[in-house]
Amino acid sequence: MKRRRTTALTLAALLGAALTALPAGPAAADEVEQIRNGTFDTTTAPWWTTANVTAGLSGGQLCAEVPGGTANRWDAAVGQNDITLVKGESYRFTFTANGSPAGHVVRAIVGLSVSPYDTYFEVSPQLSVSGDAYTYTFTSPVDTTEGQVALQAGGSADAWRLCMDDVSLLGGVPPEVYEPDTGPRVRVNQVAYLPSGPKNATLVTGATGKLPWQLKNARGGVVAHGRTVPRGVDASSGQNVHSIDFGGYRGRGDGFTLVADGEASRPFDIGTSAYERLRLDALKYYYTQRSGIAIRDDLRPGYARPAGHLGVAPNRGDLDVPCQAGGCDYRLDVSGGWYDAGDHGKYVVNGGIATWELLSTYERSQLARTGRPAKLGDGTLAVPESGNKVPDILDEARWELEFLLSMQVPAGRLLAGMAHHKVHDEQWTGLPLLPSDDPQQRELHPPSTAATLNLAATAAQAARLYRPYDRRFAAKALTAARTAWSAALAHPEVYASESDATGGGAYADADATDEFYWAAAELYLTTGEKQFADHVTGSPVHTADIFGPLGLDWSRTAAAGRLDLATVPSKLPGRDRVRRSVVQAAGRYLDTLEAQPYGMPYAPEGNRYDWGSSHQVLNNAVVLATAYDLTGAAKYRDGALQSMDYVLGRNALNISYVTGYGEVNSHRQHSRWYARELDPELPDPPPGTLAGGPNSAIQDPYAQSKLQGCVGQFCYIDDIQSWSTNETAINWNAALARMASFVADQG
Ligand code: 9MR
Repeated sequence: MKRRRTTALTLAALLGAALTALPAGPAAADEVEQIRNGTFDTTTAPWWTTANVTAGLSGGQLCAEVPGGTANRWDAAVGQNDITLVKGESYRFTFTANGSPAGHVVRAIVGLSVSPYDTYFEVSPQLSVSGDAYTYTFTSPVDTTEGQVALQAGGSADAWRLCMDDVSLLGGVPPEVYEPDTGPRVRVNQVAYLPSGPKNATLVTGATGKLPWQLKNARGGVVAHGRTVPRGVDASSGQNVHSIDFGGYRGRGDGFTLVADGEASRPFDIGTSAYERLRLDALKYYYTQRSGIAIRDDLRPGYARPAGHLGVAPNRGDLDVPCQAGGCDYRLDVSGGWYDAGDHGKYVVNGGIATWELLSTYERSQLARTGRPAKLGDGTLAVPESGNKVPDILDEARWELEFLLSMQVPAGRLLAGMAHHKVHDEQWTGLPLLPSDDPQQRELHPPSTAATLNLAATAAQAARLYRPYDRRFAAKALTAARTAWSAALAHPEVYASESDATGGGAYADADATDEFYWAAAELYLTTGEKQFADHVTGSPVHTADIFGPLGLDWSRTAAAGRLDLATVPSKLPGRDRVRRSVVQAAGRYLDTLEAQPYGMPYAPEGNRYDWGSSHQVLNNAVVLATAYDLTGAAKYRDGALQSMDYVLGRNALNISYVTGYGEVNSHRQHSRWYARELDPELPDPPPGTLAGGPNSAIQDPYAQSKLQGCVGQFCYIDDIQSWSTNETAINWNAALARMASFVADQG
């Protein structure tokens, strides 16, 4: 289509500038077109296509015949290279496109034309037959003369026709300021408060004096009222806030709202049923993360998919996986297990801590005063094994345990008894991509001490928990745990490399003393043997203060050992001191929570929110919950309950980080198969999926384009492209399952 090149400010912009009192500053640069021949008037040059695409002029546009049967979006594309991008400069990217038949998705990117093919901006609209115009603004994170604009159209089973026109990349435009929609200024747990539990909220306001608040029932009747407590400027959000305590109200019901400063909160319940549901949903999540098994629609309506990585084309499969080039001379069957997150990788370190937390959820139900094992029993999770007389949570965890055991280096091989750190694709795959459609070669990555000890710890824990149900499996697990332990002692400092992050995450950890402690603790609790008790009591970790702001995650596993030593019966010398250390740590988390106007037991150093912060909040809450289990003191229970409020909506963004829970909730998590944002045929993540949450480092380009300069809680965006703030992951959901189960038990 013919059009004039826009090389200067438009008339409207000039008028706007003349009418607005502009602050003194550098003069706005000219808007400069970066695309050559975006209008396809006489030729398609200098646009290229991948070899499988035929393109030509048609009615003043470029039309491309896209073949079916490719895996990734970039496997069939039209593009233009040699585009200059200037770091910090904003660009307006526009194009029109249509596709037939209807419903196909095109991935439009601005990125690097050479390896490593970084993407600086991407969108994936679903095209109509009549066509639409698309406009986006982004800021380049780099300087390059090797930029590329491309429309990627692969990943479809069937052939289709893509037409495009008026492609423009205009430099020097004003940057787009991203303003999250945070809704009403009264921030509550959007799901539910327990009738007998604490009830706290946060009000964002400019007011400095106390303000009245009212609690209203679903019919609008005022059932309680009081005055706010001004808290000043909150460091985690930069907002001026008040807190509201309406814990005096003990009624029940649905659809309450809290009103203050002229605003009504999002609705919430006062009751227990939501937590009974969340306890199960957070655990049901694991079945749809399973590798090596078809997901059944009767068990998870809307989530059925073929088995992933069983060697059925185009998968190369996990049945016979070689090591990375030169790594070893054997192949392993490492099928099964859970996909780690939104990628197709399977990692022993993260699989380990996730399995521990599920097993601990089960173990707590057996041991704690308020535990209710029947709630996690056989038939509770709608998994294929339901009805086998084994608690479903153990069936689910076993799916991963079998995988962890399969990652152990066989006897007679180099580093026998150690565990391979991870298995994943040779290269990163794109989104969306069902596990069964992944065409990449899978590879075993070198063994590490940390992975070996994750295997030892969880297999030892499994040995005591599965014994009543399957003695043979329990014995096999214990043997594997002992073998792994000995192998780790023989190779105590074999670390995964930080740079081994192509095709999968690194999960690098250069300190295994905490993993040694955790594994020794589990081996001791299962066997009672002196050698393991000696390792526990002799470890510097045993008496160290391990409960910091980032107390427990895949790389900080000492707390897993300490919590189990405190709760699982044993004759460990000095066990009382272990129990006291947990209660003292809970006291500190309580201090943190009380100092936070948003009421979470999390205040990272320098207000730097960590990757997966929502699960850090929950894991700190697990320490509070454990202190309650140990002492029966209500303050720890209340702290644990209150921590849940933050995750479910009492936060600066007014969002529940759990899919399907709360009026506004995260539901576009980064995932290759819960990818409805990119392909309307695919589902959103299942209800009960926890989003990673605010991450101050915003490592992904999408978050970088929207959240530059964000303060703490604001470093989050519910978009599938934001893998550093909005991924789903098995270790994060385990913290949610653990806490949801605790909260439900308090009902
Ligand atoms: O949660 C992990 C975070 O703590 C690490 O800093 C980061 C880099 O190794 O990896 C995160 O985990 C991701 C993993 O590497 C790959 N699968 C998705 C995980 C969640 O984002």
